[in-house]
Amino acid sequence: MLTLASILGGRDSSDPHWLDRARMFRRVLAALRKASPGQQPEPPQLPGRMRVYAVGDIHGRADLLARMRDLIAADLARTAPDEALVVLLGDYIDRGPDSKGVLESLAREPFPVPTVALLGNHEAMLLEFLERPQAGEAWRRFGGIETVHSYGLEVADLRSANNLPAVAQALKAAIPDHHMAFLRGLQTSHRVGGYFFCHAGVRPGVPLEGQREEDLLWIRDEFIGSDASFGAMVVHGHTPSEQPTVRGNAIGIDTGAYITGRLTCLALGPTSMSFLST
Ligand SMILES: [Mn+2]
Repeated sequence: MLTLASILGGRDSSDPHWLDRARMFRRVLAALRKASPGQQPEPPQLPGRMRVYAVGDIHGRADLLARMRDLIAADLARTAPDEALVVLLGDYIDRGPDSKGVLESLAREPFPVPTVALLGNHEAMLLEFLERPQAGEAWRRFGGIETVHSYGLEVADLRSANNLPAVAQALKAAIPDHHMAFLRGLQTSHRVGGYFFCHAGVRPGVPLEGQREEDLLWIRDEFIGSDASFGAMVVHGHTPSEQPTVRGNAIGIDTGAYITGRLTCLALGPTSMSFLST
């Protein structure tokens, strides 16, 4: 069993730092308790009998997206809300095997209710590569090779960062217009009731309406490590964990679907929250 004594190595009166370490450990425990969702004084609210479904990072797993679509449809049939919304948290492409299939599905609006699709850092990298081919130097290290492959193109040049303008040109020609329209229509954040949705997170100390796109798409440690109040419960993907992470100020639902096979959806009711998982 994990006890204070076992962590501190036992009480030893000859160790002058024992009390310091005990105090530090209690402070850490107190901070963890403060961050636990049970301590939230005011649970975030949604208007009326609304239901919101937030879906985490898909990363080329068209198979899991299809299963999630069915899980959400079944939940809608069971709960029959007055109003419902799906919020996709970004990172539809890269790493996994079928980015093209994911974009094809999403561009055709697979969910039976209104859907807001957010921009992830991976979609931003793809769009940048099409405009500025040298950006492929970085993108290839983030799973971009799998995306290019899914569109039926040769990947040797991208893999070795050769002839990047030609690769970008070929990819432009291979991506259908309706996929491009979907990618160009992505927004960087969305707010509903007491919730704020974005891909990566927010910068502590900056008002939600003043957040920079760079942070909304990329931030990690400064956001994950903060127990500050952000002004709304932030629902995000981007930083993977085995299980969804529910903190006092944020809920993370990137469960590494492309490698775990587990795509996670946070289902929010007016005063409730639950998870759907493939
Ligand atoms: Mn990401």
